[in-house]
Amino acid sequence: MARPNEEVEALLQEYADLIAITGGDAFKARAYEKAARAIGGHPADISRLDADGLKEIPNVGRSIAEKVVEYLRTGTMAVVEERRAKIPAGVRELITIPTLGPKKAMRLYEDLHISSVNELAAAIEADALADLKGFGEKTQENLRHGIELMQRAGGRIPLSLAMETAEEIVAELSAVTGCRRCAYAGSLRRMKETIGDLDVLVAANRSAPFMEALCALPATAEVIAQGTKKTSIRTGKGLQVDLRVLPPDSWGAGLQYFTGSKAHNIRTRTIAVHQGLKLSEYGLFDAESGESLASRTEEEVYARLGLPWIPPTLREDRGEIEAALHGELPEVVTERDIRGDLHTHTDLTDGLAPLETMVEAAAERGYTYYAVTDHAPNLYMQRMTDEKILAQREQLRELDGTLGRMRLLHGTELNIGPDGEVDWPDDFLAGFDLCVASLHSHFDLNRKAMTRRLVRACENPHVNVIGHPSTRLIGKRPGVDADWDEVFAACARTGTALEVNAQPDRLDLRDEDILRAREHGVKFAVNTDAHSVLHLAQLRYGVATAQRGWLTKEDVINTWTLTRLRRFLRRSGRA
Ligand code: DGT
Ligand code: CA
Ligand code: CA
Ligand code: ZN
Repeated sequence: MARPNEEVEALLQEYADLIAITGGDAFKARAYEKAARAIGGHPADISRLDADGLKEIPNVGRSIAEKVVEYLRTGTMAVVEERRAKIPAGVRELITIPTLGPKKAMRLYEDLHISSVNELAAAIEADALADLKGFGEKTQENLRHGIELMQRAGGRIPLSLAMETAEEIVAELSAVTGCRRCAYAGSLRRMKETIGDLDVLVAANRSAPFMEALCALPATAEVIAQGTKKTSIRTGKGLQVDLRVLPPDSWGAGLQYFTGSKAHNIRTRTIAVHQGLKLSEYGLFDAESGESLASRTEEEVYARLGLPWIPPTLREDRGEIEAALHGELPEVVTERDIRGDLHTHTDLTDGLAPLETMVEAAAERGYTYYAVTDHAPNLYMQRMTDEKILAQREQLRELDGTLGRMRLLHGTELNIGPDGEVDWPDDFLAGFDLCVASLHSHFDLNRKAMTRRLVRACENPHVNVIGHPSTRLIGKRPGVDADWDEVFAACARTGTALEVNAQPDRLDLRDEDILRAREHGVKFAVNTDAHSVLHLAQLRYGVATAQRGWLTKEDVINTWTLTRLRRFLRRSGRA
């Protein structure tokens, strides 16, 4: 992603927040928010554009375009600086607490001088909010819960953000003279949904040039510790990076060790001990003679332990060692196996790009099929109508066949109502090639009602895929409460696939639930839910999550041929 686009997106979003906090025009705040999103999702580098070019981007008007040009020229945006000067950064941090809006944040600041999340937590604890208007019992309870959710994320960084930083750092260090190998390890290589810190490894004979290079990177805001074996820095976004330089001969052992997980390593080390060996980040050694037996590649290290190489996404000690010992490791699905995306949006609803743009970008990815699934009418704010969706279908049928070998499917994302009902009558639904159905509201039904709701949606013969099934937002909203085993059984029984939604803040279903659903014989669809061209590339995070749930090609319907997929969608595959 182009860095200027991201920077401007963040800045305009900040401006929108600042307007909202200072009680400014809500319409104006919304306009900046929309522009921020449009620029963040714009596929071309905006730093090459002038004001007129910028105005071509949807939701970017003259005044915003001029401010962006000002920023691109001078590195600052005066209006943002002015507002920043009036509001402490901590107040902006306050509105990132789920359930705390800008008005309330400002009241906390003006009346009680609360300007950080920690201060707010302390104030609630000390019952200091009781007299403040608008902060009743229920509000305080919600705030406490919101803060808890934030703290549970524990300062961990979303996978996608860590990945962007890691790829930049690896590219920079790889260019340093003397670099034999460079890679990221740790939880990022295992593609966990959030990342505590980045672990970057280099194989080289001399470490100093790499340590210096890391400290000198533009992304580096603070050097925590600089040494010859390990150097730690913190980036401007608060992400800690540990760099370790290994002797080239130890590369495989070091990569294995620092990829973890800790639990997985404890198992591999125990296997070593039982064989009279010693495993460390430097290699696998004979415990008595100290002779090095394997260290250059991970494959070598695993092989000497009597194991096949284990994909990093499986290294959580969730049965992968046993499976490896029995020759039963799953052949996990890869990004290359995915033949098409089955959940995507256009600007007919809340996507940013028109149909043609989305499908062209999809064709460029080499897909053999691609489904467009804009929102259905019951999600009122999307203003869908029968006419609009039928016109889209016609347009899509015309485009179909003009995109090389890629075929188009016309679908929709239905809204699962509180009782499990969905949009449109049966005969209208029958006109779609595919229906995704998702929850978009009523998240706090009790377990029994939620289970019944999801099971009913599965039982609808037109519903092929349940989109982002738990609706959790990582660090922001917990998943809904349901008897998932019952839901999974219903999916398997009715031939309804569960989505592995690739949006980095969703990753829904999550790995552990995938593992359980798989036991029930459920099929899955790994989808991006793309609302812009750039989102199509987020597929990798969905695939990684599927791998962490041990899914193979056979489990994932959008790795199948179109013929087989269509058969599944018609439900003729049902027992
Ligand atoms: P994170 O950073 O919290 O997202 O998770 P990780 O897995 O990246 O953990 P981190 O950064 O503390 O350590 C990186 C890897 O180094 C870890 O996955 C396994 C290895 N490692 C670290 N400390 C130990 C240890 O005490 N024992 C063993 N066996 N391995 C360790
Ligand atoms: Ca780490
Ligand atoms: Ca670390
Ligand atoms: Zn969607």
